[in-house]
Amino acid sequence: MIELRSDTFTQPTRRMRAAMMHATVGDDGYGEDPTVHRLEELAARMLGKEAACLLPSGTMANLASIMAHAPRGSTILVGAESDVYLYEAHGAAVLAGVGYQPVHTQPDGTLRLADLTAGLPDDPEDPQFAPPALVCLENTHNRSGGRILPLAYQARVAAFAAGHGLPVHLDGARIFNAAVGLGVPVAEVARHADSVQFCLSKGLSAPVGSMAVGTGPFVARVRRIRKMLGGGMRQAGVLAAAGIVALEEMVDRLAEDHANARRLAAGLRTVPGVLVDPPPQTNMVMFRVPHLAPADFVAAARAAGVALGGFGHGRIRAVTHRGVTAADVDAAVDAISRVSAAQDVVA
Ligand code: TLP
Repeated sequence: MIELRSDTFTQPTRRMRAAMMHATVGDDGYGEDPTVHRLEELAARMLGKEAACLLPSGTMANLASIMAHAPRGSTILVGAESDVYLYEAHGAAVLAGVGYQPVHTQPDGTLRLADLTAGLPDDPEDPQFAPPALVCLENTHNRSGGRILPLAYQARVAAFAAGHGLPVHLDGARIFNAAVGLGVPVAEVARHADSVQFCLSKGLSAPVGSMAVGTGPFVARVRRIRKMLGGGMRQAGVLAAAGIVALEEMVDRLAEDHANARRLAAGLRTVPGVLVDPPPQTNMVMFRVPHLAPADFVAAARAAGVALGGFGHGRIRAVTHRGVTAADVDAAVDAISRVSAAQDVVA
């Protein structure tokens, strides 16, 4: 099976497994796991922030970050196509009493300032309105096909938010894909956010873990909330050891995934009946097969040895990652081409 459903399918590398085996560990509940400390210091340094906290998942890192910024009874401005809004079970509403204010999202993953403004109360003093507490962005933007938010755009949103007294949280699950795609240090992508969460367990290939990164006081609040959510871990150094390898060794190779995504898009463009849109910028390819129902196409592709996922609005998503070679990409194009043609005849 050529696995293109997500970069979450990446397996830990040999060096990760060796580092996990040999990691020096302690009880992180007491703040005494030296390997967790090393990972947290490394993550904070790379992102250019004061502090970082290891959490079990991107979902928990986003939720803890939101809770650290937004009090009960407030609202947060989130993209209507964001992972926070669509794929995290409305945790902030359910667990923290924080309302979501979904904001219309442009095809490139940006939220226009006019649309953000429309999500704010007309009169912040009017007690009818829940007070806004946070603006969330996502970079790279998953549902728009792994698009990179331009740094100048992030700067504009930061200035807008600051003008309204609001912090910005960046869901940077794939922030290293953005940095590699832009050819800048990851700190540049993090610069215009007060807090960032990023995932070790996607393209970077660690088995588990996400980091919440920001100021010292922000991260101290995240630590308490992590404990409250049940995400406090003990000898977590075995996970942190893999995370350190992820940050030290696995960032630059993301360029291979991006090249494979471009190769896949180029191949799919030659297949009759397949429409690729937009052109990939990082490790995702979005396409449509208009003559087929997406679920039928995904099932037929799976039977032909290619695992893909439906991704809303009639689109199919293919994600490249360390477990997919250029030869796999070519084989996937061949298989999809056969599926598309065969189904065409049936239709
Ligand atoms: N996204 C998953 C699915 O849930 C859609 C994927 O396969 O892409 N932020 C972003 C931008 C994400 O894409 C994801 C996972 C998360 C947060 C949540 O991370 P985890 O899965 O670690 O909770």
